[in-house]
Amino acid sequence: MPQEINFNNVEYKGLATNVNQAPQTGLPEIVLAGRSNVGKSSLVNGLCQRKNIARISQTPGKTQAVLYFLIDHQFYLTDLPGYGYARTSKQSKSKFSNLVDNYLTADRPIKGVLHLLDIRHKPSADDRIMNHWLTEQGIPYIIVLTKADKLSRAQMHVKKMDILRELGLPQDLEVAMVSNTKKTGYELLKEQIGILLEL
Ligand SMILES: Nc1nc2c(ncn2[C@@H]2O[C@H](COP(=O)(O)OP(=O)(O)OP(=O)(O)O)[C@@H](O)[C@H]2O)c(=O)[nH]1
Ligand SMILES: [Mg+2]
Repeated sequence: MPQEINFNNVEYKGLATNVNQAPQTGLPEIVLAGRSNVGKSSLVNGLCQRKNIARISQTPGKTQAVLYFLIDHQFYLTDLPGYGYARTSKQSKSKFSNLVDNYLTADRPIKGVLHLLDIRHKPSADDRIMNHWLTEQGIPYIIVLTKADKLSRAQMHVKKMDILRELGLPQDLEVAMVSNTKKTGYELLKEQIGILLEL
């Protein structure tokens, strides 16, 4: 049985703008990865039942820092900058910032990744690169489909299958489907995170 984790016991522990600034506590990390605007910060807020512990950015692509949230003194929920947002310059158009790249390849105690995808959309090229890379590296991850409130139950199922097919993943893979608006899907995802932490 996975250990009990009280997600409401959350402390913001600051940010890192490069991987060398990351805390060296040895505590395990669960990392949130996904495109800009997919709902990473909202997911932190939702899991912890906070309105805005993770600042929900108004300008997508702006959060170029890794944010650390200590959960129940047990592990860090780590919010990475979003990838794949083309707006400001040619440079930020490129898929993964150095920060995301360096972070995931650094020798960090990462127990698992929550790979967030908007349930309404076909995965982008960057989403596919990220997902294939996680699979190749053998990093345990959970696919988290966000903004589930935008679809009906039937549509959710269809979109889930489409996304899994696009990513080349088995159709029966267990995925999380969450809505920050309706506050749904969090309990199941918390159980899945508990399992990642036990691995
Ligand atoms: N309808 C709906 N909107 C959501 C949901 N989750 C997030 N949003 C909205 O999507 C937008 C982006 O959410 P964020 O949580 O800031 O996304 P992010 O992935 O942290 O974005 P970056 O930090 O820029 O990478 C905000 O306007 C949120 O209110 C959801 O479950 N349902
Ligand atoms: Mg954010």
